[in-house]
Amino acid sequence: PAPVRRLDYRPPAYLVESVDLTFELDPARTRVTARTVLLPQRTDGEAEPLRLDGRDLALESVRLNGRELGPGDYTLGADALVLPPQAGRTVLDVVTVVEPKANTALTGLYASGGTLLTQCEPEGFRRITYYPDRPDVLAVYTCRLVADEEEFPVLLSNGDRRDSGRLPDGRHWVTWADPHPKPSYLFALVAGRLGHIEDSYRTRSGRDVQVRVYAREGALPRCAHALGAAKRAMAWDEERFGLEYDLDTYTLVGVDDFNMGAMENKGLNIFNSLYLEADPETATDDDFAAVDTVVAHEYFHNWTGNRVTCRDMFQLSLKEGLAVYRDERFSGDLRGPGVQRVRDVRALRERQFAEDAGPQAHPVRPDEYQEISNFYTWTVYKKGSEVIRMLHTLFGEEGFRRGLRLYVSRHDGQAATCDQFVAAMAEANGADLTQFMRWYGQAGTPVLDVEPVYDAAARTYTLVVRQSCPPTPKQPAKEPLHVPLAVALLDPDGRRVPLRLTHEDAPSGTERVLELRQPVTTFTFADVPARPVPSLLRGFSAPVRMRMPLTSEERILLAAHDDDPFVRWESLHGYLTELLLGRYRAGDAEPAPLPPALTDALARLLRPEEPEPALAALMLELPGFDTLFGALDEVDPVRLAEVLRATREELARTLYEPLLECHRRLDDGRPYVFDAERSGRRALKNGCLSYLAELDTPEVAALLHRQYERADNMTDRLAALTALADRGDGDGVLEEFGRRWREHPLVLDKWFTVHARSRRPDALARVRRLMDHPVFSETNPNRVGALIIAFCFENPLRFHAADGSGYAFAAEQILRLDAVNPAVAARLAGCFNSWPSLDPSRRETVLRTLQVIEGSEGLSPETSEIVGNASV
Ligand code: HT7
Ligand code: ZN
Repeated sequence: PAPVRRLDYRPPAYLVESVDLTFELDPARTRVTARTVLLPQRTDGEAEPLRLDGRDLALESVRLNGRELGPGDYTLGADALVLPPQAGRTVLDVVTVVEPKANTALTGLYASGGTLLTQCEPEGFRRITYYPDRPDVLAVYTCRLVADEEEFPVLLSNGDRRDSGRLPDGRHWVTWADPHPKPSYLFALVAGRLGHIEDSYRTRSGRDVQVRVYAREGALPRCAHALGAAKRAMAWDEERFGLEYDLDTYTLVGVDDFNMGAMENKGLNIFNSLYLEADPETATDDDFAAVDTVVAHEYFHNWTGNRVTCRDMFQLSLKEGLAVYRDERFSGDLRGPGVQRVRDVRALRERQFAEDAGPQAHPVRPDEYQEISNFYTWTVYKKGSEVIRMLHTLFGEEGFRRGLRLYVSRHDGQAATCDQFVAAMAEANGADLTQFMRWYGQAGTPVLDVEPVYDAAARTYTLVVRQSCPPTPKQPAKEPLHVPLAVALLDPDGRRVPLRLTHEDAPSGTERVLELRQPVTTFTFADVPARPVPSLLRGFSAPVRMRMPLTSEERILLAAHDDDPFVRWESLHGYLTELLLGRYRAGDAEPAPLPPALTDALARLLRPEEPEPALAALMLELPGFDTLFGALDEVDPVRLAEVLRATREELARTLYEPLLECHRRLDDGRPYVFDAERSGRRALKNGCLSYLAELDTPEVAALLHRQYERADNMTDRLAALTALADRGDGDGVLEEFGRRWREHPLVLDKWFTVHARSRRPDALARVRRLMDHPVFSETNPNRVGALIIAFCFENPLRFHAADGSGYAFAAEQILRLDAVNPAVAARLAGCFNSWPSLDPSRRETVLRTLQVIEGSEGLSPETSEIVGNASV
């Protein structure tokens, strides 16, 4: 299909004043009656034909201004219903029939267990009725839901509940009205046998909001954390940005079958149950934190996404980058900003940097797409968030807040663009962000090469910073970017030096944000008494790769003494990365022993004096496979995975006593509580456990089994299970875990993933066997994600098996899943994106595999686009 291009945007030919929907809900056949009041927009000459999007709909009837139309009055295509041009206000009544139960793609109206629900973003509304399904058409909606009362006692839609009643045939009905104009992608309904918990929230201006969480009755005891998270997010947005909730009810619903994490439908946020349910027995600390983040993310969309929405889908990052930025800040306030920052940066560098270096690389604001559902990417979300964060770095807390408030007030009720967001930021701060806009249009990860020069005689310290950006598909040449570079200089004791650039009269502060705009920029600091250690890119002030010659001693000093958590982590991480890459490059040669300075630095993290165990846990972890892979060419992934494993084992041997001691100290027997301090201690304790599990001593075996058996929470139990899974003595607990949680799919997913990631030689055979497990289901994205996608993305050792069995498995599953749920198949197809960095033999196998997939008949547009991009 021809791509959709950003620059082809044209304003809509018709706007919509109101939409009144009636759903006669039935899992097999649901009838949808839609009354849409349209207003033609073009005043210059001829009105345009009235084109309404629609996909896979059975059309029952069309009435135009009260007159029933026949097939001769309109054109009905595979993706649109087209009526002749209309001159004035037009009332259109359309009746369509859809089949929710048969809808395994989980977009439009579909069934999850006994619940019926909708997912309309990005283009699901056109699978419900014929409508101008584009985000710049905003309308006021009412929705009447009619359903069997026994089967669907709860009927929910957007806005506030207005009315309800019973019908003589056992059905009941409820009407909902949403006073806020919205695009169709924010429409939602949920119907089912659900229970709820609730609380109320008083806004700053004194309005009471009912906050409700709906879920299956059995899941309700696990929803209290999400309810609390919703209230925390409401308070945070008021406090930080003065943004209040704007309806009488705020409803969150958890469902088991969902293509993504959650959806911000106006007043009715729908969640993958993975991000709504959490209790100590079934959820890990990371799960609790993810609930906080995702609930807040959806809530924050109420202003940045819903009240101010996107003009077109190319502007997706306008709402997604901003919502991610806001959820990251929120989570930072909950768990400590430094630790949160390191976790976010780590995720960005492992995933988004890889995306930006591969065949699917695209700008934060893409220029074209074939399937918009493929553009909910790491780049749009996470790099988009980094772009927003840079504005915060440039303008500070107050300037950023001013800019955000100007943007929201100026565009409230409108469909806006990324340019308009940046214009509001620029205007509120009296800044010129013309060059900054390139961050939205240029793909690829910029590289900063930093050359430091210390002149002892002149007491000056100069940083020469060169920026460049590698070519990406369709963007061979790049322009220089506007990059904020946060810096400090440390003296040999790790203290910050006052900073004065040579053209300044007096020093100002000990931390500065330098601004790069040219390909090469030089900064010279004066009055620097001794060669300093540079602390650069503090807080990861820009989404770039920075190359800087630092000695091992300098890295260790920064890791020990810098007050910037990111730089502390990065210094050690960089050191470890170099070490691991060196070992990989050395091939079969016996590796040099681990430098004592490094093992001492790691050992220091295990001591009681270490102030932040959560950060220590992050610093203790070796760089991930994907980070190392991204730094190499012609990679043999199996050998790389083996270098990682062997180094872990060596570290465990070297640090055996400190690891054991740290684990013993932190295993304090206190009952489980989820908070920043306790989860940080658990993270460090379980980091130690994971290293120790590399060793085959009776002491370690006893420790692992004891932790598994005695744990009063899933964090500790899963840590022990994961550590045991690759060992000969782990089979018993693996079986026990599977039996214990066989009725609980979300927990069983963890078990599926432990199998999927296992280093054992029969990992793939086990994955195949588990696909026959009664709880596994190919129609459930969480199950597929936990088992099949986890194997293909997170088990490099077995996925890249030299015999090609991993690739063949992926291809087989992509083709099978494509017929069930194209979005899931397309996600899985991303496992081949890394092929250009593989060794020649694997490269050839992957290319052949991609050709087979591409040549398969009936492949969905979603999967075709991913596979097509990958194989050019
Ligand atoms: N805005 C939401 C996007 C979303 C989605 C996109 C494609 C297919 C299914 C989907 N479900 C939700 C999620 C978010 O808040 O970012
Ligand atoms: Zn979002």
